[in-house]
Order: sequence, then structure tokens, then C-alpha cells
Amino acid sequence: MTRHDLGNRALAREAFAQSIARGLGDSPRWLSCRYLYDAEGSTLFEDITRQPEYYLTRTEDALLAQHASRLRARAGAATVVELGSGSSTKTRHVLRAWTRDGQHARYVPVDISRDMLEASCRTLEAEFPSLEVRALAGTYEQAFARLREFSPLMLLFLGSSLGNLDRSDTAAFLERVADSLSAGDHLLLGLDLVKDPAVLEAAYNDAAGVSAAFTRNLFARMNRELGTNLDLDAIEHVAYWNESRERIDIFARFTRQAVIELPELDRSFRLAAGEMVLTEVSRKFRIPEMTAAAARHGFEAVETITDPDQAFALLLLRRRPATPVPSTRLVAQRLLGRARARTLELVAPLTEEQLTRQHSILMSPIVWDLGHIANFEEQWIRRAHDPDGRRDDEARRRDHLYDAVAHPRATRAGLPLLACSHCGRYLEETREQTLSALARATFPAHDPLLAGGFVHAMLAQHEAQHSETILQTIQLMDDITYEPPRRREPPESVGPLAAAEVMVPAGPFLMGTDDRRLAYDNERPAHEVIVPRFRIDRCPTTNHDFLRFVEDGGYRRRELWTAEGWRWRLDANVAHPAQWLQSSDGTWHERAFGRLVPLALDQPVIHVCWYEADAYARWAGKRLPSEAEWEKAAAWDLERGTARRYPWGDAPPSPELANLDQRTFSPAAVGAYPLGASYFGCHQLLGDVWEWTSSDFAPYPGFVAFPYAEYSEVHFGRGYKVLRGGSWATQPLVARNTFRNWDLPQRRQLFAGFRCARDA
Ligand code: AVI
Repeated sequence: MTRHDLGNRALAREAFAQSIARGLGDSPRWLSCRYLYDAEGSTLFEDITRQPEYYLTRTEDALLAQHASRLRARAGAATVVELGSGSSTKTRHVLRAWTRDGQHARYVPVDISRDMLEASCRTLEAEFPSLEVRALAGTYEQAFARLREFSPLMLLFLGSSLGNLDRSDTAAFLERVADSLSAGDHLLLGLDLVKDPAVLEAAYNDAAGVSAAFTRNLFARMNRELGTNLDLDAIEHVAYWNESRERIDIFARFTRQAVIELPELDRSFRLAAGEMVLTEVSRKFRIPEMTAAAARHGFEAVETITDPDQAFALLLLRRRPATPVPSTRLVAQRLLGRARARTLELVAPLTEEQLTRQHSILMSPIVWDLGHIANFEEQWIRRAHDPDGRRDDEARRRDHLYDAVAHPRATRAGLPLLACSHCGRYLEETREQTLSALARATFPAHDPLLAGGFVHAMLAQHEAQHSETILQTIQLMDDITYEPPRRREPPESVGPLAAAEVMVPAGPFLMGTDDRRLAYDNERPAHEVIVPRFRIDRCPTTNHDFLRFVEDGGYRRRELWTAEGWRWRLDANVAHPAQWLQSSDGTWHERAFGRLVPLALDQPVIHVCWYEADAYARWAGKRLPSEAEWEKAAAWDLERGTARRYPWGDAPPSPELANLDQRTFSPAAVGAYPLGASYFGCHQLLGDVWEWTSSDFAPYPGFVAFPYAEYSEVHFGRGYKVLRGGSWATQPLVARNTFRNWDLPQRRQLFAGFRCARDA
């Protein structure tokens, strides 16, 4: 065995353990069915397929034997890709039809088991001389990324394996397949159909007890790979027809109390006698419903083949040409329009005096932000659409006035800024120019500013980021009760979380992104990073936690602070987070947009600087996570081997998933967004509070400044610390796992908190 294989094995074990912890920590408890198929499990499954009660494989096999030539004629493509190819037994009918009369064909089996693939490749090549076999060892998701290179093709997903996904996973699966196939490619699904429950239940409760052994093997595998030491005699297989969901539910029932210990993850699960753990679902299909679902994802039904008893179906689907996505122009108009509407909404309650005054040397007068938004837009629209256009002196003067690098924030009030009404007009007139440039624009792929509407998305993001800065300024005003036009109560916590920390295993992950449409230069390129195993808090540090630090003399204990941190602490003379106030009776309150509210102990602490976060972490016996650790905990899906755009997946943010978008005007309680948890089970990574990391702001290897050095490059190596995740005041357009924010370690005006990590 090579070192590589050993590494992969260790990773696979970690993924298995993580998956168990995810499932057993949930309520009701479940285990992922993908772990049923180790070598023993695969042999047992092959054995199931030969049982008299298990009609699925036989029926599908007969359908393929009889109709493969017809499928060949309908599908046309010479390449067959098969997901979960296993031993490729049934596929032989297909391959025979595809290579009839010595025709050249290509077969791309995809399977997680490299050993299985190697063995089946060798026999297939010997058996079908005109067949080119190109095996892909990996997960389905890894294969999806490569499907385009094999098009035109027919993708096989046989054996009713689709039934082992629940409804939402089925939809996600179809969407991923639709995204990965090219127009005209085919998808052949083998589907077990809804039928007499007695027949179905018999198939999953065979008399010889093989199905039971298959379920029990999941726990035998835990014993083998993770040393869980479970008594397998105390585990029963239970499988029955779930009428309302039209699926067979398969459980492991514990006849005696059991404890499943996962020492590497510091987790232990106590199962009561009689407790059932869902190990598998096997959904049964109705053809009209399935064709309708496929149609929703861009497939048209080409052919449905069933046996005379209507027990099983082969459904051949064709990928329609991709539905027209909204044009780059429309997207750009929408993004810009939304960002502007928000800016105007936020400043609407402010008086002229509040807009023009400098409220803090840390912040600009808000009119400067507004003028800067207009000026930035004016300059970039000219660069993108009219690079040779001449600028008059007046325009150059404006450029200078609103140049963020030339004028530090503290000096901006002294500038001859446009008055509020002028500023409003400047914003409006600039936007009119932008929209008329957009109306005429083309978006050539070779022009990096225009391709995919990059520059317009950048302007919308820039404005969205300034809206958060404006909210920081408002938060620092001491003579205001700010009434935002719409404010919603944040949701409450769903209850205490099972564990305070999660364990993230060592090993490589993909950090950053190669996206050139929305990502900033500092997020690129995507690159592999290896971090040692670590523990990270499931939730951001709360006011309750931080109060314990305060009450334990955290601000007085020199040993908890770095040298610079201690210097800051003495100079700033602070003893608690920026917006906290203690009444004479000892109770704590927090100032929030001019209102004094009792300190919400279950919410993340906010308005702390890096030095405070770092001191707290030391007090707690922990440390801040590096930004690589933070991103791995947020983005990495260990079992799929892919990075998610958001902690919960790739679906865009919504109010159920994260506290973003300036709705609540405060963080929500920890545990309030269970649906937004990351693969490793961390909550609220996106939204609520920005999170300080231990990392200095520096370029990724291979960084190239684009489109201007002043966004990121001039800030590298200048003592800035990276923050991740976004706050309640971050608009979704700028919230993503790869987004990097940065500020100096003494800054407290940000809507920033932190979570802790430690070595494992
Ligand atoms: C692989 N899959 C389609 C099988 C099924 O019928 O759902 C797995 C299985 N589990 C127990 N028996 C068969």
C-alpha cells in the first residue's frame, strides 16, 4: 500500500467518524447509507441482489438485456458514464449494445472504490476489445466536475440508487447533474416503482437474513474501523413501508442500551434500549411524478421502459438546452438597483446634520461615503465603458476628494465635500450614466472588467460594503435613536447544542476560489491548503462567555494579553466591549443604535477588537482560528471533497439560514440558525458577527491584483488582521465562505466578534 493510499484511508476513516457524529447528534438519529458499502457491505449487497424476494436487480437486468439496443439508438452518444458502477455487471448489456459490430465506444465507470474499479476495468477491456475504459475513482461530485469533457454522453444511474436519497437530496442531485451535462446528453435512471407494500417489505426483509446482515454491517464496520466495540447481537434490522413518504425506511434498532464512543472527535452517544437509528431510505417512484421532477431540472423524457408487472422502470431523459439565464445586463441592473435602494433606505431617517458631522475619527462623515459611492461608480464605469473618454477638471477634483487612500477617515470632515442635496444628485446622475452605459454594453469574454458583468457586480458589492460602514457610523453616534425602516426580531435559539466544539480532521482542502465574476482578487486563486487537525467552537463566543472573562478580571490580567494588546488596553483604558454599560446595581446593558437594552447573554459578543478576542481566547485556554481553519470549518465538505459557497451548501442565503442583510440590527442568539450549520456542524459562521481570525492579511500564493491595487494589495503586510463570515449588517451579495475582510487589531467599530479554536 502506498503512502497516498494510507493517507486516503485515514481521510476516509475521519469522514466516516464525522458522518456518524453528524447523524447521531441529530434528532431523530440517522446514519449515512453511503457507509454501508465497504468491502463486506458490497459483498452483502451483491448477495441481497440474488435473494428471491429482491426483484429489483433481476427486473432491471432483464429490461436492460431486452432494450439496450433501442437505448443505444435513442441516446446516440458513444460514451457511457456510470455513477456507482460497482462490478458493472448489469452494464454489460449496455456495453454489448454500444460495441456491437466492433463499434468504438467509451465507458467511464465512477466509483469510490479504486480496487473495484481496477478489477472491473481489466475484465471489461478483455471482454470488449473496441471499448475504451476510462475509470474515475472518486465521489459523484468529483465526477460531475468532469462530465463536460466526456460529452456527448449517456449517464447511467441504475439500480434505483436514486431512491436512497431523500426528496431534497434528489432535487439537489438532479440539479447538479443538469448543471454538469451538456445540452443533448442523456441520463438513464433505473427506478423501482411504487407497488404492493407486502412485495416491497419482503424485498427488504429477505428470509435468509442478508438484508439484516447488511444493516448490521454498518455497525460491524464501526467496530472494525473506529474501534467502537458495539455488541452486534443487540442490533436488529427493521424495514417497513412508510406510506406517506412512499419509501421503505430501514432502521437499526438497539435491543439493549449502547454507547457509541468516538474518542477522536470527543463525542459519545448514548442509545437507549429500543432506540431506532435510520440507516437507509429506499424511495419508490411514480413515473409521471419523476418525469415532472426531471422536467423542472431541465430534462425531457425520451423513453420509459417498464416490465409487464410495472415493477421497475428505465427512464431515459435528455438534457434540454440550458434555460436562458437572466442576461448579464439584467443581473447587473438588479444588483445595482438593490444596493442603491438599501443605501437610500438606511440614510433616509438621518438629518442633514447627522449626515455631515464626523461622529468618530474612525469613520467618515456619511456624506463622504455617499459621494465616494457615486465617484467610485463614475470612475469605474468610465474605465470599463469609455476608457479614452476625457475628464474635466471638475471631475478630477471629485476623484481626489473621494479618494480613500489620499484622505484618511479622520481628515474627511475637513474636505470641501458636496452638500447632502448635491450628493444625492451626484448619486442619481452617476447612476443614470451607468444605466445608459449598461443599456449599450456588450460583455466580451476577453475584457476582464466587462466579462460576466464583473465591474457592475463590483460596484454593487462596493456599495453594499459601504452600507455596512454607514451602519457602523450610525452605531457610533451618541445622540441618536435610529429607527431603521424595517427591523425584525432575530429568531430564538432552538435549544442548547449537543457539543461546544467540533473536531476538524487534518488533511487538504481547497481554500479560496477561482471565480472571476463576484470574488475579489484577494479571494483568488483557489489553492490546496493542509491544516493539522483542530477543534473549533460550534458557535461564536457569547456575551455570557465574555462576561465571565470580564468578571474574572480578564482586562486586568497582563498575562492574558500580547505586548501590543496590553499597550492598547492601557491606552484605551477599557474594561469591557465597546457598547457595554454597567449600571450602578451591577447589571449590564448594551447600546444598540441609540437604545439601551439589557445585555442579551445568549447572543454573540460584538464590538470587540482583535486584542480583546485574542486575550479572551487565551483566558479560555484556546486561541483564535487561522483563516484557513475558519474557511475549512465553514466550506469544506469532507465526504464530497468539495468546497461549499456558504456553510450550508450552495443555495443562496435566506432568512432561515443566516442573520444577514440588515434585518435584525443585532446578532441573533447562538443556535438560532440550525439549518445554516456547516458540514462539520459549526453554526452561524455567516452572519451575526464578523469573526476575527489569528491571520494577518496577506496574498494567497499566485495572487494577482485586479482590477486595482488599492482594494487589497496596498493593505497586505500592514498589520491588518483578517475577519471572516459577515455580520447581521452584511448584505448577502458580499457574504460567502471565501470573502476576506480585514482591519487593524485595535478596531472595535466593526460588527465583529469571534469564535475560538484549539489544537487537537
Ligand atoms: C442500492 N440500493 C438501490 C438498494 C435499495 O434497494 O435501496 C440498497 C438496499 N438496501 C437494503 N437492501 C437493498
